[in-house]
Amino acid sequence: IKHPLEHTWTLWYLQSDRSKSWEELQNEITSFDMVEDFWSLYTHIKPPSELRFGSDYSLFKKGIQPMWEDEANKFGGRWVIATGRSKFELDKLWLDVILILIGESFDHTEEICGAVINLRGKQNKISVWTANGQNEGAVIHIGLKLREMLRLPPLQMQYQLHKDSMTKQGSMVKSVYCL
Ligand code: M7G
Repeated sequence: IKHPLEHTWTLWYLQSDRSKSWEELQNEITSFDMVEDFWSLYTHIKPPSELRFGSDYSLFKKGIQPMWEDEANKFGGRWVIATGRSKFELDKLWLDVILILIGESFDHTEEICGAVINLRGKQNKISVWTANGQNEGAVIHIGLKLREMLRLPPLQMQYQLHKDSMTKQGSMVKSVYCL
């Protein structure tokens, strides 16, 4: 007997390629809705630390595209988690984030859309995307839960609105909360 998850989740992969537009680079890999199917997928794909520079993995609830423009994301934002330098730490943090998302064992998980890992050398980023950046109670609750469950020290997480990422000038996006 397999164990069902609360939601069906879809894994996406992006590999940078300057000849294509960003939207064209998003590849839907597969979806799963059982714990056992998640593990068989996880053991068959490369851990993030073995992906090439410029790649992303995204895990989103089925039906939500891993982009700002999706209906589910357009009023939302993301908790960006500062990641350590070691491969082990990076892979562990990504797995822990996935398990927290698919486990859905705390309040306000209905606000969670998905998570992204950007492999960018020294600037690797893991982020958790939520649906409504104005829902302060849910945003803060989710942030505190992530910090607690990932055992992060204070001030390693920043919440940014997608609308600010979309319109950013230069490389800095302002953050609205910091935990
Ligand atoms: P990134 O890959 O999120 O982070 O954004 P990085 O700056 O650390 O590499 C890089 C670029 O990809 C952005 O400036 C956009 O041109 C494009 N991009 C990223 N995201 C998440 C989106 C998105 O959701 N929609 C669109 N249209 N472009 C995006």
